[in-house]
Amino acid sequence: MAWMFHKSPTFDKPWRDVPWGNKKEDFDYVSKFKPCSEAQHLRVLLHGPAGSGKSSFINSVDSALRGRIGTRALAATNHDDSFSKEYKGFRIQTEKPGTYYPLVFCDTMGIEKGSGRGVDVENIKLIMKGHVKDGCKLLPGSTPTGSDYIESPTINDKVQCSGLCCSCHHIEPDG
Ligand SMILES: Nc1nc2c(ncn2[C@@H]2O[C@H](COP(=O)(O)OP(=O)(O)O)[C@@H](O)[C@H]2O)c(=O)[nH]1
Ligand SMILES: [Mg+2]
Repeated sequence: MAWMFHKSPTFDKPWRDVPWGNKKEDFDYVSKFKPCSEAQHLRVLLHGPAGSGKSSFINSVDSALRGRIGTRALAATNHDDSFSKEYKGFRIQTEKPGTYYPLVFCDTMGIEKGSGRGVDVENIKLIMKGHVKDGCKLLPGSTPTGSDYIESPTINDKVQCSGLCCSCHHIEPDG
């Protein structure tokens, strides 16, 4: 059984030094962050083509802040079409159960080429202005109606920050 305890030379030292910067300072900044208005949270919308990593980004932030791997925003196993079909906000729990960081990361369908596919740009505008209820299905060609449409959005429904995700391997150097 001695072979089980033999130290493998493969991982003696990291194969790549990653300059993470001052992680503690960055972490402290996020954990002490408070919106400077009456808003309870900062709403961040991730948008961009299908398969560009929007859901994965939310999972990465969740994992980094909670200190363990999170997969709450379901990510696809391919890059082809939108796996997420609804507009959904994710709050991230702090180390104190029942309390959350004042950040809401919003996932939605990807922008796709061609009509009848992906999220409509008009629906992105409605999301930005706070008219779309969390959890609303945004199928192509449809707009939120009834209880899915927020008639008078509050500052907490509106998006304060939007992040465009794009996949590096879809960027063409001369296009
Ligand atoms: N190589 C690489 N793959 C990624 C990255 N982010 C996401 N992916 C992969 O890209 C695919 C689509 O990701 P997903 O988060 O579902 O994209 P979304 O449609 O924009 O939400 C999945 O297979 C992910 O594992 C990344 O930073 N690097
Ligand atoms: Mg997704």
